[in-house]
Amino acid sequence: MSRDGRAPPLRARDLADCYNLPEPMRFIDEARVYVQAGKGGDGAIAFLREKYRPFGGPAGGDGGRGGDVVFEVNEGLSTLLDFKYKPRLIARDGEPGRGKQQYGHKGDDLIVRVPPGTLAFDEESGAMLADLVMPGERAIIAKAGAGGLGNMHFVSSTRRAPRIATPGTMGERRWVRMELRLVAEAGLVGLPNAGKSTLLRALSAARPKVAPYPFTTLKPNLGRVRVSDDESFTLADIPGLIEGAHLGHGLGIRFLRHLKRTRLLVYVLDLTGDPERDFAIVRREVAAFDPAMAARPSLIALNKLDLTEPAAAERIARDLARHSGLEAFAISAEAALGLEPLVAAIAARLAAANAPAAAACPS
Ligand SMILES: Nc1nc2c(ncn2[C@@H]2O[C@H](COP(=O)(O)OP(=O)(O)OP(=O)(O)O)[C@@H](O)[C@H]2O)c(=O)[nH]1
Ligand SMILES: [Mg+2]
Repeated sequence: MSRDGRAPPLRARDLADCYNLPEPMRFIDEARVYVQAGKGGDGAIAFLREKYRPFGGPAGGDGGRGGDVVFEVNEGLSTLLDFKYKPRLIARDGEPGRGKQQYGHKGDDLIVRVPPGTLAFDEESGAMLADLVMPGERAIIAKAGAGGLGNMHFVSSTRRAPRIATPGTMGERRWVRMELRLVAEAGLVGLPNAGKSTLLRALSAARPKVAPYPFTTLKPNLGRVRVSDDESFTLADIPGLIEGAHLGHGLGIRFLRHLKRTRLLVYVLDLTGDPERDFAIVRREVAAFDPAMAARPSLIALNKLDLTEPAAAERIARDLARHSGLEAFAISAEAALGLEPLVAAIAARLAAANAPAAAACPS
């Protein structure tokens, strides 16, 4: 117990141990991979020697280009887990050129399937190599080497039988840091147990785990919320934040990365607790992660209305709205109360925020 009588905050490591999670199951949203593109095939030195053309001249073909390492977004994937097991991504080399002016075959590209929201950085320089969002979107992460030239290119009037060919060049190779950011338009933030996952379940087909203990959610979840026949938005639910999360308490604030590109935050607060205090805590943690994120358009959802006196809930909502300057809605995620006005407000805010989306995403 700490001095104020409360239990000391749990650290991520304690939690993983509590739930007996095997190492690879823990927070796989970062990975480090080695990528190596194929070397170009060497150019060939060869001379044509046929029965009736004994000095048929230089005929060494060019080497084939190597294969690129290419990341491609696959909608079916949602983690970087595969890369923990297979961190070496090596594309094929090009084949060397051959006689009779034959080109070497190009090495096959290595197409690596990655989840939507994958960012790739060159580990050494920190430069961003790719920011992949849309299904099918591709980026070359390591560029293949070019094939060498065969000796057939080096023939001239004074050099009838060149014994020169150039080697293929090496493919790019590098260590790459991959980071997964869910691509959501709106994100739910709040203390553990506030009902974020319950709300995502109530609003979308997503089925994140819900349970009456803190830190049920250990990785971000994403759902699509239907507003009308032709309107919908994606909503992310991330692990709960606690006071001092930016210092590593609880599960920390690293999951806020997944909300980096959201255009709207929904603070989910428990009406049966102290919503004013909880809001201050969560907002402080968000600001500690990124002040720009705390300044983003936001709404408040005061949850567990079914456990509260409606009049009291209304008063809390009014007060909180006045103090925070944000719209506040009293809802029950579990009993499906007050959800429509909340969804309508989220949709309206997203529509309004549509245009400056790029400005809201500094990275
Ligand atoms: N009575 C009532 N209980 C709710 C409501 N919403 C959520 N709960 C309960 O509150 C508990 C926590 O809900 P979760 O949805 O798991 O909370 P969370 O915010 O996702 O929690 P973490 O994932 O731990 O951060 C569960 O037992 C839910 O059944 C609600 O509107 N009314
Ligand atoms: Mg949850």
